[in-house]
Amino acid sequence: MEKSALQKERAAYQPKLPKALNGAVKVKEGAPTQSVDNQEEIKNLFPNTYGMPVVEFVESDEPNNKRINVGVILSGGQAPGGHNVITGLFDQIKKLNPENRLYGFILGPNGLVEHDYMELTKEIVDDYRNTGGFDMIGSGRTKLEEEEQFEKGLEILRELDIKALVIIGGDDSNTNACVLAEYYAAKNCGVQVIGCPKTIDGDLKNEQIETSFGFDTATKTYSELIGNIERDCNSARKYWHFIKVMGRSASHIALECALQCQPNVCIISEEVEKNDMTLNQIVDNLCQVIAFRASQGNHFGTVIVPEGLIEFIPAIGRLIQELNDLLAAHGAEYKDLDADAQREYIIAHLSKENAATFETLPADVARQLSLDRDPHGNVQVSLIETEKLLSDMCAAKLEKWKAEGKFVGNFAAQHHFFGYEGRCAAPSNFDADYCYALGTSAAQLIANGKTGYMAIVKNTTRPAEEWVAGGVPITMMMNMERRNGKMKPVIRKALVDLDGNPFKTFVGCRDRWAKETCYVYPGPIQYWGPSEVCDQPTKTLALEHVK
Ligand code: FBP
Repeated sequence: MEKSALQKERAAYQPKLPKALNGAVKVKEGAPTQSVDNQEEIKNLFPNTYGMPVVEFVESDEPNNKRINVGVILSGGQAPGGHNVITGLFDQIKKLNPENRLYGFILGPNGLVEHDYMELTKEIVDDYRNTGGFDMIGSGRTKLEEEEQFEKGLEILRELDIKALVIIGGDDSNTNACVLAEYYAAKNCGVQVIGCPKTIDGDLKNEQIETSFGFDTATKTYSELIGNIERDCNSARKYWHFIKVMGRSASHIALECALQCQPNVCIISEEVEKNDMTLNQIVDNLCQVIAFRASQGNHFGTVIVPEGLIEFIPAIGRLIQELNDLLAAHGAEYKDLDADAQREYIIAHLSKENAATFETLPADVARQLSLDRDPHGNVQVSLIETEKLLSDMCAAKLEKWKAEGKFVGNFAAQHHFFGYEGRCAAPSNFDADYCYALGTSAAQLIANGKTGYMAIVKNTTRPAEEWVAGGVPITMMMNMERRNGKMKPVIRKALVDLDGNPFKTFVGCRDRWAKETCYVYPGPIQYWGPSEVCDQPTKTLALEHVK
C-alpha cells in the first residue's frame, strides 16, 4: 500500500488508554440489569444472556494469560476508528498470550457464514494503525439471524479454534451479536460474542454508551466542509446552500454540525415529528427565513437537512410503516412489476390516507420509498434527495410570495450531500483513542469470560487516562419493535432528546443564527498541536455532560 505523508506520520501515534487498561485488570460487577422495556419478552427470548451486571475494569496485580483465538467482524456502514478497534483488540490479546491469534472475517457477517477469512498478523495490523476506513477486512450489511447462518459460522469457528467473536457494528449489528451470543450460550458451544458500538450516526448511545465511535471524526469532517461552504456563501452572497448530512434516522449529525458551524437553519427531524409538521410547514418556515434575510439585503444562507427527515414527517412516517408491512407481505408478487405497475399496485393496496400521501410525493421520492429495503428493513434514505426536494418547494413558494409582494429579491440554490465523505476519514485523536480503548476492553471482556456484552468506555469528556472501561449486557439496551411487519427484539435507537442540553442550546441560538450571519469555520481536523484544537470531544458530548 502506498502511503501518504500523513498516513506515515500518523502510524506512529500511540493511542492513549484509560489508566486501568494499561496493565492487568479484574472485573468489578454492578447490580443485575433489566432491558429498557418489554422485560418479560426480552427475558424469555434471551434466557442465557438476560439480567447480567454492568462490569467495570479495575487494575489488578494478577496477570491473566488467557490462551484464546478471536474472530472479528466489521458490520454495516464505515465509521472512522474501526481499524483502531482491531489494533486495540490485537495488541491486547497478544499481550495476554503471544500464542493468541486474531482472524478477520471478510466483508462483514457474510464472511463468517461463507468461511471467508484471513489471519490478522502484526504486519497487516501495523499497516492500518490510526487509519480511516474498514478496508483491512471490509464490511457488509448481511443480517445474521438464521439458525443455519449461526451453524455455518460455528463450523469455521471450530475449525480455527476461535472461542470469541467481536462484532463491530451499529444497533442492528449489535442486536444480531446478542442473538448470536444467546444461541451459542444456549447450545453450550463455548463461543463468546462481544459487540462494539460503531456508527457515525451517533444513535447507539444510552446511559452506558456515551457515544458511538466515528461520530466525532465524521461530524468534524462535515463541519469543516460546511464551514468552507459558509465562508464561500458569505463571500459571494448569492446562493442558498441546502446541505444534507447523513444520519439514517436520528438528527445527531445535523445538530452537532449546527452547533459547530452556526448555519442559518438546521432542521431537526425529531422536532418535526413532535410538532406533527407537514412538508409544507417545513417549507413555509424555511421561506420565512429566506424572505426575512432578503428583506435585509441578504440573498444567501445555509440550511442543514438531516438525511432521515422524510421518515419523521408524521404523514410520511405512517406511509412508510404501511409500505414496510405491504412489501414484507407481498414483496414477491410486487417485485416483478414494472415501475408504473408498482406505483398502481401500491396505491391500490394502501389505506386511503396513506395512498393520498403517496400520491402527493414527487415521483422520484415516492419511488425510493417503495423500493427494496436494506437487509435490516430500513428505507435507503441516503438515496432520497431531500435537500433538492426542499429547495424546489421553497423556490415554488417564493415565486408565489413574490407575486403577492411578500418576497423581494432572488433565490438561487446549491445542493450538497455530506455522507460518505466523512465515514472513512482518518480518525480524530478522540476516535483513535476511544476505538483503541474499545478494542482493548473487548479483549478484556473475552479474557474475563463474558458473552453477550458490548465493550464500553465512559467518562469520555475527561482526558483519556481518566476514562473508565468495561462492558454492558446487550440485552439491557433492548426492547421490542416492529420490523418488516413483525415484532422483534432490537436495541433501542437514541434519537435527539428534545429536552437535552445540546438541542436546548441550539434552540437558544437559532433565531439569531437565522436572522444574522453568525457562521463559524471549524477548519480541518488537527492531529498535532494545542489540545484545545486536537483533543476536543464533540459539542454534543460536552453539552450532554455539563454538570
Ligand atoms: P451504520 O448505521 O451501519 O453505521 O450506517 C450508517 C450510515 O452511514 C447512514 O448514515 C446512512 O444512511 C447509511 O449508512 C448508508 O448506507 P450505505 O453505506 O449502505 O449506503
